[in-house]
Amino acid sequence: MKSKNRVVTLSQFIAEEQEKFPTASGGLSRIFRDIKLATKIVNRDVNKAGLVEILGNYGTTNVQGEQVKKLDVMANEEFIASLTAGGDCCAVISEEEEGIRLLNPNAKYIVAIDPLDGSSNIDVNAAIGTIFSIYRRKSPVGSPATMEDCLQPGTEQVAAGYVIYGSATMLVYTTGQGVNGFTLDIGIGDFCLSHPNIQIPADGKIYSVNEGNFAQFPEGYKNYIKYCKVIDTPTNRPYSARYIGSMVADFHRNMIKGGIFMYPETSSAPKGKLRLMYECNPMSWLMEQAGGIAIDGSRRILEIQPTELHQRVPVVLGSTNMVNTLTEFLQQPATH
Ligand code: AHM
Ligand code: MG
Repeated sequence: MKSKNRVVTLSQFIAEEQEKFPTASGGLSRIFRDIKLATKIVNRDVNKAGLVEILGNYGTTNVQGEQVKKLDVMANEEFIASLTAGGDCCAVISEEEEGIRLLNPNAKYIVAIDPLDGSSNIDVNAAIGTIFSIYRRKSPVGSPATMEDCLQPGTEQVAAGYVIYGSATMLVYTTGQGVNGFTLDIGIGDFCLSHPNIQIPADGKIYSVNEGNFAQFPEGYKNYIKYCKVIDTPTNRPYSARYIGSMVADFHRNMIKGGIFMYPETSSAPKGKLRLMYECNPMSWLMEQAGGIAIDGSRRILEIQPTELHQRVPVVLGSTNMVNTLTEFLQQPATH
């Protein structure tokens, strides 16, 4: 689809991809259009966040007399406004909303979204992201979407992706036909195909984990992390530790370079920290589509039946050989 001389925009690419499905009604393409629009607005807001802070602190009133909102709240409003206006989404599950946000009852798609992930990085100008996942409702159109429509396992996703607001802004997505990355060209105001068919290397030498929690990790994770640090030239060890604390940025780097991302359960957070519906499921599908593995330590993340909108789950995402080695450590019997 990509030729050296032709710039392929995200909309063109999606249109060509959807043409392969003669029954496609265009609803999914329109959802992408809505997400893309909100993404550009959020990108603009993220880029001027420093200026906004000069004009007034979060929660106070700025010089225009407007309430200054936190960026993650603003991002949530942008995505919901865009999906509402587009009319193809019947419900949104968002990290910023306690319950289901019901939209058009005549629409068939559900969107789960973390509008601005990596919140601890917002104030320090480090990379942050948006993560999204799209499902088809199970109940018939014409009535409000139900909780059952929303609580579908990750295997039922019809599209998933993330946006990284980093040194460049990129949108990376899958509809189950591989993973493709698009970079926002500010000059033309559109996302252009820059990373076709992303595949994670089967091996890597980067491990990403919040090692500050080491003392609270299960023994198998502790042993694997110790293994990552051992000097062993044939296996390229020691590995490098890289952890931004922004899932999208850590995931993106590891997917391009090869690596393993872990957010295990800890003694104080026995279910882990990250959320199944709008953080782990979309990233897991992207990881599998890129040729990697996504598990909660023992189960495939995508097969977990969700029971709550904001359910947390331990997560491991990464290069096949690295995750397989970790699994061997996790399967060893505990010594105490
Ligand atoms: P957030 O949704 O409040 O931003 O939290 C999610 C973020 C992820 O992006 C990141 O992987 C993780 O939290 C980092 O957590 P920690 O600071 O505990 O390492
Ligand atoms: Mg988040």
